[in-house]
Amino acid sequence: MAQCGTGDFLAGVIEGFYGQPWSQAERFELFDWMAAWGLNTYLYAPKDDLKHRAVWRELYSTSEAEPLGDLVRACRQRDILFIYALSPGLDLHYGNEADLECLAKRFEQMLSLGCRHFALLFDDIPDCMNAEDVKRWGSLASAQCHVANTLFQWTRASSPDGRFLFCPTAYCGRMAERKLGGEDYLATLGRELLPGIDVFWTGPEIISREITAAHAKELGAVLRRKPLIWDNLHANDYDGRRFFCGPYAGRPPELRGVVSGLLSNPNCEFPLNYVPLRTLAAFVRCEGNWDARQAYLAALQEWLPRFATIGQPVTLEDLILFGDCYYLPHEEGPEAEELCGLAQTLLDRDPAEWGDGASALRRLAARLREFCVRMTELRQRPLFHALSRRIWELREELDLLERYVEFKSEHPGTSGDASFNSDFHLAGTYRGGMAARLQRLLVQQANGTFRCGTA
Ligand code: GDL
Repeated sequence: MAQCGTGDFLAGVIEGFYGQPWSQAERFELFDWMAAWGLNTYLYAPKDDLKHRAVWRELYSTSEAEPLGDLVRACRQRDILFIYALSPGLDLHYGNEADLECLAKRFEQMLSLGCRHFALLFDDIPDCMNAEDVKRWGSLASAQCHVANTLFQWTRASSPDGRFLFCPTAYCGRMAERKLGGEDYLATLGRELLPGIDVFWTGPEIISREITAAHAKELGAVLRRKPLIWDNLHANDYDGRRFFCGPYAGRPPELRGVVSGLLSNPNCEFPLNYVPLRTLAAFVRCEGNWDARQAYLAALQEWLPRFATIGQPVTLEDLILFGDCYYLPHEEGPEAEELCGLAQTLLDRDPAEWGDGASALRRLAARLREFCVRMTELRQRPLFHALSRRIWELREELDLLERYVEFKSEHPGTSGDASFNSDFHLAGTYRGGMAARLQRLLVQQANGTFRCGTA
């Protein structure tokens, strides 16, 4: 499975997040990983590359085009499909010939750089059109199909076997339920989009904890083709405090049979994507059951050499504990879960009931804090830079927690809260700022609902 070429399963990576696009060097490293692991597709779609979205009508300058040509070549050399995406939906006039011409011109420029595979993305745009387009097309879906079909047919002339991908405006179950894109949006796409065009889908949610085969199959019937999964499981552009280095999980192997591919749109920080992509590659090829945890442990073992430091070496055990703190969007890994559980118990109970809980917490926290110190000594500086803000924060929080637990143990019988303070967390310098204040105003419960908090 996972061979390149028309009609084949697409497995790989979308550079499709908000934020700073990856560097050329990172993309080359990505292609090496992909070639080594059997991932066959790279989709170029960085949201904040101005010419990908905001100024899609302009052509690339020579100095901008050159590195793109290098990417196309680098992919070809490694047997990876380079797919070039444009996102014109912010201000496209669907019936405007000049706009279609701009799209064709940009694709033409990419064809001249050797690119053979294209995508049009209509995610995260207003689901409305100007009056003229409404009159002409009746629905957003029909208008988008017209544009995509025209461009698809146009690319056939130069690239008859090229893949052509389409991202709908309603691209997950929740959006479809809310009727984003209008009545029968997806059914219209199914009817009107030419059969050779693949349609993206992120699952029941934008960030889907699970994507079942039944879910994909049901959607496939509406779209009249197997959906192509745009997987945001490891994306972190929506929460700057987190990253995700847990395994590819929550998708059964049977899913592979009912989709046309699995493409991951992962963490913004390229170096943090080793485990997410390594485990995706393993998932694509796995036979029998998928053991996500096992895949995670195997991938961490492979990742470990990149954690070489100028001092004390890092152990696999500690890397697992650390990785568990930044696991997946909907769950911490088991070791991080254990740490949180222990801490919660100590905070909830009187020290007389702690048993050896406090020393167990101290041991775990000490290992984590020590790991964070080791990270500052990493030889691979880009990896350290990708981690540094998060490990700083983690260390601060562990430190504070330990001090609190210590204080509580020394003041049994009192709640202690009012008199506990830390010289290292002075009011106004930590955990503050506008976003934190706003977060305290509306507190989210475990069930997802919000309640008023205390400012
Ligand atoms: C999205 C965006 C994507 C972004 C992701 C996570 C799609 C199709 N589009 O909705 O660019 O990185 O969420 O924030 O997923």
